[in-house]
Amino acid sequence: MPLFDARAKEILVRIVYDGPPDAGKTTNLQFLHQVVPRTIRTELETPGPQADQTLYFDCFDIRGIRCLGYRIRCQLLSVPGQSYLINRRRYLLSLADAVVFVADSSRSELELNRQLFHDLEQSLDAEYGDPTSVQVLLQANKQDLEDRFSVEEILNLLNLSPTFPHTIAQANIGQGVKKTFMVALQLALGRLKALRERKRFSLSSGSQLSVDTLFQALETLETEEDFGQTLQEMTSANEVEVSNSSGTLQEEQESSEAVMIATETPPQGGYQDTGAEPPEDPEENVPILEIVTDEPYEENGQGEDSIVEIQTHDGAVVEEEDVPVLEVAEEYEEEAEIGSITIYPSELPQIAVRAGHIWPPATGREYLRQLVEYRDTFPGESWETLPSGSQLLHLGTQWHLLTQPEWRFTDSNQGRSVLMKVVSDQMTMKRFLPEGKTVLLTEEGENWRLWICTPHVPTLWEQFEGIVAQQSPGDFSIALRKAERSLQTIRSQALALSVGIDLSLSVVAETPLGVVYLGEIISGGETLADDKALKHAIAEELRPLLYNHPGLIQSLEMWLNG
Ligand SMILES: Nc1nc2c(ncn2[C@@H]2O[C@H](COP(=O)(O)OP(=O)(O)OP(=O)(O)O)[C@@H](O)[C@H]2O)c(=O)[nH]1
Ligand SMILES: [Mg+2]
Repeated sequence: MPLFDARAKEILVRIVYDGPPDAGKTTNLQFLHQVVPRTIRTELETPGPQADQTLYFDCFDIRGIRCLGYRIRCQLLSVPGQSYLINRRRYLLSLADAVVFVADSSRSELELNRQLFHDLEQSLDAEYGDPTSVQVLLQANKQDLEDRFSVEEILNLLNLSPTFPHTIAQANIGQGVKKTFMVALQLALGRLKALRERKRFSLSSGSQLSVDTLFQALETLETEEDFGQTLQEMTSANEVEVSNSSGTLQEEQESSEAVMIATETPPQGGYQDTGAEPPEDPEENVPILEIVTDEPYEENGQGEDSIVEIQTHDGAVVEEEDVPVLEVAEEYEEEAEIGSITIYPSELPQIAVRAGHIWPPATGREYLRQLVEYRDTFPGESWETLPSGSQLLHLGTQWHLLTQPEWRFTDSNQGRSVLMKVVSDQMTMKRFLPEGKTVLLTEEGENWRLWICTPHVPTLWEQFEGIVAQQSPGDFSIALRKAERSLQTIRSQALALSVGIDLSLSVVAETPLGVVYLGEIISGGETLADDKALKHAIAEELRPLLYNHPGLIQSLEMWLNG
């Protein structure tokens, strides 16, 4: 069951790696841990005495996945495969949103695979095809072994349909590992979405989610006579009903999407454990959960996934060599109907850019050099999807890089003509452009990608983050009115020139020299013309930031209705 941690305002989903001893569960986690950027993951922990075989579990978290302003914390766990540790294994399985069953493909391990998979099915009691059930994915690992079964044979031997989600891998060299994780993540998020639609969620406190708590829970199991009962108490105590919200502003949004958490009875070990107060009026303070964009991590070039095969529920097979993992994830996303998951580019601009591929031609190169130097010295990236669908990369605190899913070209001439159009569009808003703005076409594997690079100027969004942290309703109201004016100024220009722009707080900044626009500019595009709609857009953008700040929500409503 996904857990909503009210204090940290994040949702925890768990992916558990199961399978026979020595199948490669720990190896999967170790490889993932190596390739996920340090900035968005915790350390890999293996509590208890150290041994070749896992005695309790291996665990680390990945942050950096976003759901409409809410963070997803994805916890990866691997179980101990040894049969005498079956209680620990079953307990860990009971926490899963998605299970990766790591099968050892060697023929000699067939019987063990069978037994463990059978036990997994019994433990989960999952209904295949039911999106609210725990999702299972089969990874046929050790595909390098000579006496291996193919994944089709394994599916058949486990009585699974050929369309059961599966991947193949050679985890000791990292092949297929990222891909497996991506599919598992999509499955876990699919479950989150299905549960949300059915209005079931769990509340939890941060302390419940720590490695220590998990470790203690496993140790307790050893002394428990009635394992089944403990398991049930531990896993279902916090389940709460979720019911539809009817807040007026939420109706402005797709109200069918909006859900709230109604805490009829305070969940055991819930808010109280952390010292955080439950919202006074849950009708007002609840978040709206909606998956709009997910980006678990960037590829960093390590561990090519050259053995890849993904099969979706509808039987369509994706079988490719050296496909970037995110592309397959996108393929899978349609199948899982997760929503508009955004796939971000995996390669960033390099210093070498051809003549005619950069604007402004001379100073642009200098800005690019600064950008690349900065990136190499201060790694740290986060992606965001703007309302227009443009993708914005925040590079540390110094640069914004903007691109679009369709700004990827197989032909550089095609890329160049779009570059020229983008530059001429940019020039329409010349007086709002920040110093250093550079447009460039860079190589992305065999393809070309267009970027608009902008040195960082503190945006209105960041300004609001600061004000919210200080919880000052007075400053907040002033900032709201100023932000509205700034957006209106830019909008008037855009309307006068018939260009489309993003009226988003994350692409507008107020500087001593005036308002600056960092986003995309499209001639002939549309821009919000209605004052009221503009205010609502600002309010909706800010709302996720205000959860748990009733005073500021009140100021927002007053401004909105004033
Ligand atoms: N040949 C081969 N060896 C692999 C592969 N994946 C993992 N191994 C090796 O298999 C051994 C066991 O891997 P682990 O990841 O520790 O296995 P585990 O599933 O965590 O095992 P338990 O913790 O005992 O349940 C290690 O020596 C790995 O290097 C693979 O794809 N091919
Ligand atoms: Mg292990």
